[in-house]
Amino acid sequence: MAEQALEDTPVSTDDELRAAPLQSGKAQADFARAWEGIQRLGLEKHVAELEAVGYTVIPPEKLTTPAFLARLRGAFCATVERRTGIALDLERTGALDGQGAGAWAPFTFLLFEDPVFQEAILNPVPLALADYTVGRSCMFSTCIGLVKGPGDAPLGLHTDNGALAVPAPYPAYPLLLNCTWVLTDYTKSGGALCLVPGSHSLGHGPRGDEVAQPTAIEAPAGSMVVWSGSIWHGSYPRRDPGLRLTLVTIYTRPFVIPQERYREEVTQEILDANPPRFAELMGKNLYQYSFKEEGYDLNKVALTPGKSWWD
Ligand SMILES: O=C(O)CCC(=O)C(=O)O
Repeated sequence: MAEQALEDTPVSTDDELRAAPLQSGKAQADFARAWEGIQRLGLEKHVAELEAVGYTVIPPEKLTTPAFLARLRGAFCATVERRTGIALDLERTGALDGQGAGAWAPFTFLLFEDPVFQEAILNPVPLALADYTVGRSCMFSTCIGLVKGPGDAPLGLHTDNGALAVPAPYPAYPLLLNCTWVLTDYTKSGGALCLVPGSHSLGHGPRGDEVAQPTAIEAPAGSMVVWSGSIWHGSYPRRDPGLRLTLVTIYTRPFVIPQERYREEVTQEILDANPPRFAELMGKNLYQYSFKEEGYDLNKVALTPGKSWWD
């Protein structure tokens, strides 16, 4: 009887309340818009793989041009050289081999080093996938370069949620989206990334009491590997000569604390040089309710029907 009454209850029995627009803001409309973005770029298969398997690989021709890839790799190498004094030789064993803190030498906070890194995070493909999985209100969390050479250790299985100290059980929806730019060819003997298909739905990180079957990601330079924060992953040791170069870029839901302090550190000059979306990714609209006694701007808060800061 009680169940029957619940099922029959309309959203509101109160005429006045029923006549008022739902205070659900733009969230529903933006979901439809995010799906349109996925369709426009032909990414439906990749969304399905993210959902079913937990990761997907975007081929270079869907993502970028050889010229852009060359600029990105060039800016990465130039930044490493500026910071360390070491000129990277991608073909041969070099001074950074075996220097990795664990698995690779990490180069953090690259985003402001060269405009090409900013262009990379605004690429329509990762942006469409981020809009779809972590929402149009997402923020950008980290832009880290990895240099991996022979002698660097394998990287043990972990989750990116775990790396952010998110405790299990993980939510069923993605907290973050890792969009990793493959800057040199990935092969297993070259130290490829590996992921455990299906582990994204377990709701916790590796614990040692479950058997994991990782899959090596073998993909040409210019590809992008995309996964959410709950999938188990790691990487194989590099046995080949030469270097593996990777650019990790991560987008998060707006309540996840970014790994790098973009909101505080981004300069007005960099904001001015980029489209408004870049400022949003930097978290410039983070405190949409940051009112004191003067109240808030109704046109900007998420609960205002038909309004959001991005329209
Ligand atoms: O590329 C790799 O070797 C692993 C990267 C990784 O674990 C990560 O981006 O979270």
